[in-house]
Amino acid sequence: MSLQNDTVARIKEKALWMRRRAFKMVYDAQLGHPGGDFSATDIIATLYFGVMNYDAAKPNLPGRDRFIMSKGHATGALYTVLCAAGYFPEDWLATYMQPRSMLNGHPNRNYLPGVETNTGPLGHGLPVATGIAIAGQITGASYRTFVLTGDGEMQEGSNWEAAMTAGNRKLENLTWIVDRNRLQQGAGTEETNGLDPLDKKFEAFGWDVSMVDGHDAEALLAALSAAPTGKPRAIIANTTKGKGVSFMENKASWHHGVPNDDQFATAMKELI
Ligand SMILES: Cc1ncc(C[n+]2csc(CCOP(=O)(O)OP(=O)(O)O)c2C)c(N)n1
Ligand SMILES: [Mg+2]
Repeated sequence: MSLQNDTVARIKEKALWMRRRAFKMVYDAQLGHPGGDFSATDIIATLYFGVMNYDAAKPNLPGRDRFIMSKGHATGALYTVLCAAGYFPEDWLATYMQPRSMLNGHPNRNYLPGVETNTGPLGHGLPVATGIAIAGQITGASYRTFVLTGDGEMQEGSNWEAAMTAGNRKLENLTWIVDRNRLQQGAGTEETNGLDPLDKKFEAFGWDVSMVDGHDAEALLAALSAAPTGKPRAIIANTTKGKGVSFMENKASWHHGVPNDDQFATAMKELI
């Protein structure tokens, strides 16, 4: 196998483990946001197992690449990737949402190694990531900053202010991935407050824009590793909310739906 094939196989293996483990967390806690976990899983697995430079034993290393999980409700995806990457042991996952757990419903950087910034209130990740990228630009640091937002999250005006700043400052060290699953909490994005054409909007703000299948590890790897262009990079990742489980896919109700015993068993049979 080539190095590239090895990497893609590893990403897929990790993503499968993440989906199974995240769904078990949600099942056990009877709380969570599994739809948005599953649309983001392949993107996050590709970042941690194919793109980013980090040392899980030294989470504060100044030269590390940064990942900001702006759609902070999708902790099933974030916590499982951090665990798989070695930031903390697997038995911590069993405490998800329990009293005094470090694994809250939304990530807290004061509790959990590998969490760059607290998120949950939508619309803050891109502004924070833009600030981190500006710091890197000013100091001449070589780290890259990655941020993942939801698409419904784009209705927060703070994103557009940050997008304008990043474009003006030509932050080529910043990569913004939009999880374009076309659903938000209770409905479709386009019937709520339409975003299309998202690519044209980002281009107008001075970004280098690409569109990929957000469940294709190879395509994600290529988009995330492409040579810098002198502009900040926006990747619109077309995804399916609930990806991987037949009865969850494209169903708004699985935004924060939780499985009963039968649904959990069915999902475990499908996620192989
Ligand atoms: C400022 C703010 N308003 C409302 C919410 C409640 N909320 C949590 S997730 C969500 C929907 C987000 O949709 P999207 O960004 O598309 O996420 P995804 O589809 O990836 O789950 C909402 C409204 C919030 N967390 N923050
Ligand atoms: Mg969405």
